Amino acid sequence: MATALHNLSNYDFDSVPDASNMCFGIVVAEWNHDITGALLEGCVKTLEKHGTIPENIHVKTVPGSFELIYGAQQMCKNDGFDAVIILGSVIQGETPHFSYICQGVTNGIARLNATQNIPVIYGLLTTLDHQQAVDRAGGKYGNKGDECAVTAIKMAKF
Ligand code: DLZ
Repeated sequence: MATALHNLSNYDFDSVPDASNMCFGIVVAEWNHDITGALLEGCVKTLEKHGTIPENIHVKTVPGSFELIYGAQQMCKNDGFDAVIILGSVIQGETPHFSYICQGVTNGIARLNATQNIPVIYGLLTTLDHQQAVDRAGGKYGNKGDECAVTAIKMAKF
C-alpha cells in the first residue's frame, strides 16, 4: 500500500472509478454564495466528467453551513444515493462564532459518517479571510469542490 501511494499528490485525479451508474446528493450552503457556487460548479463538473449523468446529481441548498448537518442527514435517508457531499464556506469574523460553526459542522458530519450507511464528504472551507476561500474555490489552490467529487466517487466504490 505504501508503495502504491508513494507518488500521489494529495488527490489522485487519474485513477478515479467510472461513476456512470452512481447517484449523488449535494447540500450547499447559501452563506458566502460566491464561494459555495464555485465549489458546486467544480463538484458537478467533476462528477459529470467521470460519467455521472446530470439526472443523478441532486442539489439542495440550506441557509448556512450549520444547516449542512441536517441537510446531509435528510439526504442520507434517500436509498438511491451512493454518497452525499456537503459544500460550505465559513470565513472568520470578529467573534468566536467562526469556531463554533466550524466545530459544530465538523463534529456533525463526522457523526453522520459513523452512523449512516453512505459516506458524507466534507467540503467545508474554513478560512481566515475571503481571499483564502477564493484561492480554494477555483483559484490558485484549485477547487475543493472537484476534490469532493473525486472523494465521493472513490468512497462510493469503497
Ligand atoms: C451566522 C453565520 C456566520 C456569522 N458566518 C457564517 C459563515 O461564514 N458561513 C456560513 O456558512 N454560515 C455562517 N453563518 C450562518 C450559520 O451557519 C447558520 O446558518 C446560522 O447560525 C443559523 O443556524
